[in-house]
Amino acid sequence: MAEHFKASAWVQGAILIALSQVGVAQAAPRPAAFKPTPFKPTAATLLPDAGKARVFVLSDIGNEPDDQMSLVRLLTYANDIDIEGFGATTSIFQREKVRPDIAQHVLAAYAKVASRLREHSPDYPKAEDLAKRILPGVEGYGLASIKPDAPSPAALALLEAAAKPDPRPLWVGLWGGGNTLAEALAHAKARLAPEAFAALIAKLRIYSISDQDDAGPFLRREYPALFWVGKPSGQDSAEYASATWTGISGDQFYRNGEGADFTKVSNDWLEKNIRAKGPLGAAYPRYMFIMEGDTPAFLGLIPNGLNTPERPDWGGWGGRYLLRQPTGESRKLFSQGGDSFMRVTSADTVNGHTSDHATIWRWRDAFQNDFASRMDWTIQPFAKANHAPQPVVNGLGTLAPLLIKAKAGETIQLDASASRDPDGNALTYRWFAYDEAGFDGQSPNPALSIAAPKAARTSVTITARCAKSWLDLPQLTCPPVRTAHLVLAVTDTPKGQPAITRYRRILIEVR
Ligand SMILES: [Ca+2]
Ligand SMILES: [Ca+2]
Repeated sequence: MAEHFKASAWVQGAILIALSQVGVAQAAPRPAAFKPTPFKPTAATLLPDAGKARVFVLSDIGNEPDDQMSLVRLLTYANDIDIEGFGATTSIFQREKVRPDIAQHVLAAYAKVASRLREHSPDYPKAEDLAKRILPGVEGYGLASIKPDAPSPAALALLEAAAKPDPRPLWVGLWGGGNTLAEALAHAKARLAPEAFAALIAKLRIYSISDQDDAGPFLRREYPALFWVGKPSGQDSAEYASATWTGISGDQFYRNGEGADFTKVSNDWLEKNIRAKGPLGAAYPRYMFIMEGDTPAFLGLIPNGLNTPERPDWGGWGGRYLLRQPTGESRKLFSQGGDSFMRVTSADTVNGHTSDHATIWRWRDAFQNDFASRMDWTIQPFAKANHAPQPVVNGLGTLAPLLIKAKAGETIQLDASASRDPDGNALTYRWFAYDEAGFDGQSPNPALSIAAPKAARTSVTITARCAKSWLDLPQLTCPPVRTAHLVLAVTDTPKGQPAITRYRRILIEVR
């Protein structure tokens, strides 16, 4: 058998050499009848669009400048994310007091630019409506300070927001300690029937910026069904450097951003592109340690075609997480780590650098440009600012993910040439496989070969249902169905303004 294989390989080689020699000698013209295979976009279906996310922020605003910075950014997305409430809380860094007044100060700046923002999108809410939603949380540190029988205004407002007859989940961003959430849930549990309380828990989605008081571990243990994204930690900052969220901008402070470009998160860049822009820019302070450590709690909620909030394992601007049970935890949560043997972990490999932080900093250029363009919206009329391109793939618009079913070995055709830009900007295209998206700990995702990664139209061949593992071991099996995540990034090319990128995520279900 081996001899036969060698012989046939040799024969094939000889034929190839002979053919190439013929080619060199004659440069034979193509037969007149030759026609390229016509480009026919492959049938795709739209996955459900989650619509706008609802968010309730619990922030230890006042402890250092960065919560205030994050609030400025959040307000520039108040048309794309429904801000249900902003509770001012404590944390390990600010134990005794809460500072809703600082949030009101930022909102006063928003009030000055809201009508300008509405020239770019009519969905920006009135400042008066937002002002009513800025409320004090628990005024004391940790679980010892909560009063379930006399909850703080922020705890009650959070429960009201969750109880609205709205089918969408309520995202709770823990930018500081979690004790106001613990207070709210203890209050509700004592008053609701078990089914109603279970429905409340099912409505919540927590994204926690590490554990900044003792409430996080308690909440995860006490409410095992509570949807949780984040890396459990001690209560102080000793373990922050390993947490995904530091990929937002922590490169120099935490010394963990190898491979990341720091330019667009430096105070110099922020001075010019954010702080210099009008009243809202003036409310954006210079950072003390890092830029906007809490922003990842909502960055993945921005509807950009890449983010899929319900699937932290798919990755997006807010980072990528793996559903697993970290050491010392009583249940699974969307967290970091994973199987290093299989190399199916929460880390992304970007430009040869593998880290959890890369799952955020890989998008840095795009999300910083996006913010800079939003700041232009606060001071410029529509004609003088940039707006996002609108990708269209195989005739399907909107930002919802696409699903294509295919077999290993098959080639699919993708056409984004109908994509548009509201400013008439020319567009550039980039198709890439997000190899780590959707890792479930079993095996690598399918392998793709993209024929024209920078063209509006490309064909993509599924070269294997499971990509080759780094270890070629016979016991590694390939499940019968695997899903590849192909991403199209469409970027506009405005003159003298930050370019904006929007995406389409294309799931290719391979059998
Ligand atoms: Ca904070
Ligand atoms: Ca544009």
